[in-house]
Amino acid sequence: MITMENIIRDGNPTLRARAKAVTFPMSTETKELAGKMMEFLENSQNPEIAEKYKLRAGVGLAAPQVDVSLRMTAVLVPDENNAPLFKHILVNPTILSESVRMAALSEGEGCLSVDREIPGYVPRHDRITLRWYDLDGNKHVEKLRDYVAIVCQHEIDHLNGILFYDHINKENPFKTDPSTILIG
Ligand code: SB7
Ligand code: NI
Repeated sequence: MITMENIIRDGNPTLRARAKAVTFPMSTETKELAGKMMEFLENSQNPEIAEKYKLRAGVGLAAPQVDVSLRMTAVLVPDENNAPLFKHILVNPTILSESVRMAALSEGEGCLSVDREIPGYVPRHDRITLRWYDLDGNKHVEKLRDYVAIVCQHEIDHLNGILFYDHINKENPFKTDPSTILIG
């Protein structure tokens, strides 16, 4: 299983590299990695398992964060009842279109690969149309909004060597333009 020891931290060059596209058919090894990444998210959101293995809770995990420079990420966003609201392995995800309106989480963002808290708003597109492939190579296109859209943008950033704090305004971390909505 993946634990915090398998997650590389800020400073490791893999986190700043542009990850390579996954080719189909996917290898058994890469499919197994995808399964382990989703299992990590499930474990991290289960209070008993998270406590036992000292896992930080996460709603996403991108392959570069486990030092595999491939364009693949697991996303598991629960709803209010802890049922999965958005649960997918995104292979070669691409944003097809994005809203002009921006959104940021009022609590800011964190990252499993960044051990310190970095305060500030992280402006992202409030709505995106996302295309991705699943493990069998089937194409998916979905319109996403608000929290799910923000998480997917955080994950896609990892595939491009970008970390959340890159987006925070250096002079005034809580400055946003008036058209940015705050979420949460
Ligand atoms: C807040 C947290 C995440 C995404 C967007 C807002 C995910 C945190 C876990 N990860 O480091 C995944 O890359
Ligand atoms: Ni992250």
